[in-house]
Amino acid sequence: MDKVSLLKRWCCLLLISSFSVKISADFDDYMKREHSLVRPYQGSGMTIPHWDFMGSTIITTNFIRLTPDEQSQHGALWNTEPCNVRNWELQIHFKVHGKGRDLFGDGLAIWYAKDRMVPGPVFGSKDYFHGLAIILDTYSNHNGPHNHQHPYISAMVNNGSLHYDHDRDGTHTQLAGCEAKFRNVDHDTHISIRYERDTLTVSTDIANKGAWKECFSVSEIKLPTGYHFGISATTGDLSDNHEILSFRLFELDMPDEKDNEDRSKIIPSATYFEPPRDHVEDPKPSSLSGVKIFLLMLVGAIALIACVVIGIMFYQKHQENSRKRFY
Ligand SMILES: [Ca+2]
Repeated sequence: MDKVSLLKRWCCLLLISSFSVKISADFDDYMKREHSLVRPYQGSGMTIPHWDFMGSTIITTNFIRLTPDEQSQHGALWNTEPCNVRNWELQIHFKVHGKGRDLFGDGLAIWYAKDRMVPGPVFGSKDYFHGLAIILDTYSNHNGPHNHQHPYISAMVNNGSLHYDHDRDGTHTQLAGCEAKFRNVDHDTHISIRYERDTLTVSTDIANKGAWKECFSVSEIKLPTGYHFGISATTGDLSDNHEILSFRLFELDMPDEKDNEDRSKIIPSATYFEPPRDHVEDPKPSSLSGVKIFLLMLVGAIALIACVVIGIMFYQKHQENSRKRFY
């Protein structure tokens, strides 16, 4: 090989290597490692760098299982680092599967919340939370007529004042939702949660097409920086394996956005809520006491007043008639 062609080859190699370094460096900048979880999960011993886990959660080489396919289990995984990224996209590779063909549950919730590692009734985590919950509900608790099937994905934003109502499958507090058949499938299932310029967009890749399909998008959602990412799952009378294969957080580059705004003090809020769905009231003995007794007393009082008024009118008419007869 002559000197010129050797030089050409060297230049070419140098160019290729610097280009690939550039690509991988950009990718690393894009994915926030401190908020992500990819294989191999474990650090030294039983710890996972940047993550805490609790309840029935177990870590294997290939996946993290939040609950096994057994009754009354709950597990959670929480990021230890508060998130100071303003615009982000979270991509989770998950798997929900179990023996049940028709009966299974309960589901899982993906969190961007103020309090972490607090067990509770909302798919393994605390109710009256501050922040965002994306709920993957596999079991329909709803007694009334449903206008959607399960599994169902929905979003809830809470400032600490709202209760997640399992009896209504959270329909009274949900911002939006979509049906998603992600359970017991042979292929990979992914969910993407994108929070960009106060718009929340949830998409799924569950049809083995390698492409995102939008589930819903809601604008004017305010979330502060400094909250924690997490994921939790529960089983009750019914069960499923709830597993996570990867959790990747990407920072979205917004070159035109002013960076000086302090978003750490924002109270979570959403401008638009989905109108509550039709439902039939469940018979609840507790609700009889207050309101119903008051209404019964009110009806009784009105009936009594009506009787008295009619009685007086009847009496006056009678008197009038007797006077007429008298004269
Ligand atoms: Ca449910």
